[in-house]
Amino acid sequence: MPDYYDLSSDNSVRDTDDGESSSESDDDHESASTEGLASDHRCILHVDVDCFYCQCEIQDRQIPKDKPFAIGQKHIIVTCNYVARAMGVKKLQSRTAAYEACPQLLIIEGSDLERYRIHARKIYQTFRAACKRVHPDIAVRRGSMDEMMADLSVAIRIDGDDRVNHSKGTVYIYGENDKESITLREDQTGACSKIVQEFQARSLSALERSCSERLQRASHIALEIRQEILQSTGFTTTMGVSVNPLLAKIASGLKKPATVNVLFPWRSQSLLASMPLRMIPGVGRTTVKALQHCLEKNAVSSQPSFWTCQDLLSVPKQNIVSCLEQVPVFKHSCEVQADIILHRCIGIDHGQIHDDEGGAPKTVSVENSFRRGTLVRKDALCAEMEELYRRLSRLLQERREWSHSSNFAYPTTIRLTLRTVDEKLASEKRRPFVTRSKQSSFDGLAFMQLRDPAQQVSFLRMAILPLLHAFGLKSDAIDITRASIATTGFQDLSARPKDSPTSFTQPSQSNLSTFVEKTEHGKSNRAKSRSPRVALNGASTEMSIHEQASMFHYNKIDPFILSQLPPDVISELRHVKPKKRPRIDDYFKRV
Ligand code: DGT
Ligand code: MG
Repeated sequence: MPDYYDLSSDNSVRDTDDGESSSESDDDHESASTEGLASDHRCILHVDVDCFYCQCEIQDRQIPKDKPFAIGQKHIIVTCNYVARAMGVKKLQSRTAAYEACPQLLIIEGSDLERYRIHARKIYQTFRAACKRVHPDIAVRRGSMDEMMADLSVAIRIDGDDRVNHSKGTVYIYGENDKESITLREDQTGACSKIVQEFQARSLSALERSCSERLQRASHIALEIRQEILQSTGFTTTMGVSVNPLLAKIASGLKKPATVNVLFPWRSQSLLASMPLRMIPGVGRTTVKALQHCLEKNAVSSQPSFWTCQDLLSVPKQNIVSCLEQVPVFKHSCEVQADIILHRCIGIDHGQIHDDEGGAPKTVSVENSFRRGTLVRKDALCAEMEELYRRLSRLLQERREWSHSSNFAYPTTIRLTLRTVDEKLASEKRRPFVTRSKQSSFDGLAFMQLRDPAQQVSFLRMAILPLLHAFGLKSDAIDITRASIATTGFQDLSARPKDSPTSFTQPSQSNLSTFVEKTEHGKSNRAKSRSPRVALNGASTEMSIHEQASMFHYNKIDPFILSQLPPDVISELRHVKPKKRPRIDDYFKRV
């Protein structure tokens, strides 16, 4: 029997794996789960910056803190400050709904993320340095732009009588004697779960007492780190402390802003039971949609608008597995996925925090989406790509700042992804979109050596046009709804200390000469390179162009693409003769 059955706190009857039914009392479940979770000796810290984009704007544009304001992107607001939230404005609301809630709301355009990313990097670097000062072996990891985690376990020592005393105003403890109601929100849909239950103090087992002491000690460290971030960067953060990454993340969402929340594991189960399923990391819209069928049949929740973790726990595992089989990405791992989700629903998370060696992003990408029927010509697509080149070029320079050795912060692979409309799929009652990607090696070192933004843009154009060519798009019969460019495979010395020798590994030859096509359904067709095989170590831009030129000759370059290239590149291409293929008699001539 899988252990999540032992640990669940509901007393409903469920099928076990071997087809039998089991029914256990609440008390049995309760004690098993409490001991189980409290025996996780870790102290995990999760940090989330309060209304992140808003705090950036307060710093950069001196927006008064007491004015209700929000950050707009396209037709929605992506976040708002806490003054606006108190007036009923919500994150991810339409602009119209936000104005209805608060007519005096100021909406600031926030589509350019560059400044936000710079602030995010400073916050993360401050957080990381603060953790490492507490103990150099603390593993620290970046999450999304304004989230980070650390495993403080190595820094926690319990020394006999040295008890912890808290100032209750700054640290909230859940699982001691909670008086406050807790509101858990599911931001994506606006669904909201209010838990009004109080938690009565009870005597703790020895294991629980030790767990409680460790977590409270960790919350002291969290307070110090929070203060350091505030002093060095001016940003307020909310911190969650618990025994695993999942519970620490839930903890940081319990009371915002500018707090430290400690979630004792014996408190987590009742919280999780009424929590929206969508708040479980890894349970996105697609998964909930796949699970809809079995949830509808088994749900016990009285909540009308969303499914809770308790709802899922009332479903036999086999039904969950069958539902997950419908999701292509889970097809070969449904059992494992079902276990992970069910474990998470009761607060179990064995995930480790692996140090990210400084947090440099692994992929740098830009994308743009278009309404159906608006981007129907290849020349219009090429014009749109120009903006992506400019943005990508800026981002690659920004990423350099993350690296210990900026000369080596360069990508080695570039990928173009296009989503096109395919009406044939609509006639089969499927979503009428096809997403395809093409990627090739990229001479990132040569790119990063360019200083002139115009040259950088034309370098990216040179790398992307062959990929675009490989899509075989018709000039005037396309319908593109999304285009994105991603650069990956960074050669990066971020893992090394600053003063280490500046050697680096050359990417494998197979990586350089492989051309990969990927479709939406994860199929990939590997073929020998039709894309340029680019020299990486010390290669100049000139060389790249020559290499690409010969590729164009071999492939009888698409005249349309040729016409998109800058005049100097075209003239250069014209002077490049295709490489003569070596023949066997050439060899004998030489010997
Ligand atoms: P918080 O953490 O509740 O105090 O408020 P925020 O604003 O920090 O929200 P959070 O932590 O969920 O997200 C960090 C930033 O990311 C936020 O300031 C705006 C942006 N953001 C969040 N959700 C979305 C989204 O669904 N779409 C877009 N484009 N941006 C988002
Ligand atoms: Mg935040």
